[in-house]
Amino acid sequence: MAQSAADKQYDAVIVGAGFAGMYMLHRLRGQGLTVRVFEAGDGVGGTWYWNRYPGARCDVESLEYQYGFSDEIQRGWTWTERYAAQPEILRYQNYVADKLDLRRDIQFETRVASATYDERDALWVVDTEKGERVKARFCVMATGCLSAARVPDFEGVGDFKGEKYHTGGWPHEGVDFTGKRVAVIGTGSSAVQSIPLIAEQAKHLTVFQRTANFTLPAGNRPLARDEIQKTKETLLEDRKRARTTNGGIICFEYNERLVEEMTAEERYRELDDRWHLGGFAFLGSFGDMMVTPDANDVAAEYARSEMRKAVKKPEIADLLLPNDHPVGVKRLCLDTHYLETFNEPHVDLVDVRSTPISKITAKGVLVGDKEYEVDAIVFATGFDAMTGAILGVDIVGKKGEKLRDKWAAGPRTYLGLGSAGFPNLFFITGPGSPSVLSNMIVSIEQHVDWISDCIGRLTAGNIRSIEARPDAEDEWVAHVNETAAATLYPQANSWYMGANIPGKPRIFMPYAGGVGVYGEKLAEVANADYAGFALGA
Ligand code: NA7
Repeated sequence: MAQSAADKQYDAVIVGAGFAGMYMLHRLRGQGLTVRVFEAGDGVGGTWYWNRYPGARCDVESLEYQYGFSDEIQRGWTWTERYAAQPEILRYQNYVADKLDLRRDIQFETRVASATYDERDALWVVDTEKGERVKARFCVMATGCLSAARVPDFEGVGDFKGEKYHTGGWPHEGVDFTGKRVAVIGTGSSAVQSIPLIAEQAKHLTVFQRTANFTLPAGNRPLARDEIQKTKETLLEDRKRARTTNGGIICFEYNERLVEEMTAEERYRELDDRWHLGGFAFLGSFGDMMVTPDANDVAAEYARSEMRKAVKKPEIADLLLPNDHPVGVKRLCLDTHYLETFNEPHVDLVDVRSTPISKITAKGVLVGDKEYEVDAIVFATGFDAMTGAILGVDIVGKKGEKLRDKWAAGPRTYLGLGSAGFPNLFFITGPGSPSVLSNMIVSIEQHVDWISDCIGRLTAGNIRSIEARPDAEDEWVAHVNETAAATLYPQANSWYMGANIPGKPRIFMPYAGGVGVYGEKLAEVANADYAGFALGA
C-alpha cells in the first residue's frame, strides 16, 4: 500500500486490548504519549472476550487474578467466587476500561495485518486488514499467549452439515444444546470446563480423547465477605510479594523439602492436604516435583488414585487416567464434576489415541470405520500457543527480514521482550518469559512496567531505538532451553512445546526459571542501561 502524507502517526501502537494491551495503554498514555490500540473484537477483554464457552472460568484465584497497580481500581471491585467465571472477568475488564477511559484510544473490530519497520525514519508502519495505515515509534504486541484458536486439519471438516464451534471463538449469544447429540473433540482445560455443562443439556455427548489429562479438584466456592475485605487491605503489597515468587501466586506456599527427605506418611499428608485445598497448590507438594521423575511419580500416583475414585466404570477410569506424561508438565486442568460426568448414561468417551479420528463426515466424526453421528461438534482443540498470534501479523524488521522466517525453527527472543533485527518492537509475555507458567496478570504487569519505563527513558534521552543484541539473544535462548531441560517439562507433548501443531518446532517456549528470578534479571538489565540491548541515537 502506498504511504501518504495523511498516514496518522503515534508514539506507540499496541496490538490487542486484553489485560496486557489495556494496562500498556494506560501506562503509555500516563507518560503523555499518543497511542493507538488495535483490537479484533468489538470490546476489550482478549482471551475473556473470545472464550465464552459454557464453564469458562479462570483457574487462578480471582483475588489474585486482577490488576495490582491501582488501589482505587481494586477497592472498587468485588469478586464473587474463588475462581471467577468468564462473564465476571469480562465485566471486570470493562469496569477497568470505563474507570481509565481506555476505549477512546482503542480501535475495535480491526485486525492488524502487518507491521513493517522503516529503518530510515525508525518508525513502525502498521497496516490493518481494513486497509488503514498508521506509523509509530514503538509497536507493542499485546496479542496474548492463547489467542490463535486452532481446528486441526481434519479431512472433511467443511462437509459436516451440523453446527460447529470452537471453544476459543464461542458465539456471544450462547448455544443451546438441549435435545442434541453433541461431540466434543479434545480434553484440555476448555473441554474439562465445558463438558459437564454441555452434558447437562445434551441428549447425548460423545467425548473424543487423544490424551488423558491430570485433573485436580477446583474447589470453587463463593468468596466470604471478610476474605474479600482482607485482600483489599493488602493487595498492592501482596502483588509485590507475588512478583518474587515462582508462579506469581501467593495463595499457597511451595513445600521446599525433597521427596526423599520425607516419610511416606509425610508425603501423603502433603499431597492429600493440597489436593483437598483445590487448585494448583498440589503442584507445590515437593521441592523436586517438577525436576525429579521419582518425586513426580509419587504425586502422579496419588493423583491417579484420587481421580479413579470419581469414575464408576473401571474401563472408563482406565481411559481417563493419564499415564504417558509426568503430572504438571502439560497444563493441569481444574475439575468441577468433569470426571463424574462420565458416570452419566448419556455420556461416552472415545479413545482417539489408539485409533485417531480419520475424518469429519457430513453426519459426524469417523474413527476407524465407526461413524459417530451428531448434531453439533465442539472443537476444544486449543491454540497455536505463544507464537501463533504474534506471527499472525506479518512482522517485517530491518533489511526486510520477516519474523516468521526468523522464528521458523522456534521463537528467538531476548528476555521474551524483543527480538534482534526488530527494533522498538516489544512482546508482552512473549516466548522466553515465564508467561503461561505463571499468573498471567502478574507477568503482564511485570512486562508492561518494564516496557513503559524503558520507553520513558528512551524518550527522555532522545534515543531513537532499542534492539536486542544477537549475542544477548543467543545467550538467553540457550538459558531458556537449559532451564527447561533441567525440568520434566520437555517430557510431554504439550502446547508449551508446540507439540499440538503438526510441523511446529518442538521447543519449550516459556521460561521455566520463575517470575521472581526473571524479575531480578529484568531489573539488572534495566539498571545496567539495558545491557544486551543496542540503543540507537
Ligand atoms: P489444549 O489444552 O491445547 O487442549 C486441546 C485438546 O485438543 C487436547 O486434549 C488435544 O489433545 C486435543 N486435540 C488437539 N488436536 C487433536 C486432534 N487432531 N485429534 C484429537 N484431539 C486433538 O487447549 P484448551 O483450549 O483446552 O486449553 C488451552 C489453555 O487455555 C489451557 O491450558 C489454559 O491455560 C487455558 P493432545 O493433548 O494434544 O493429545
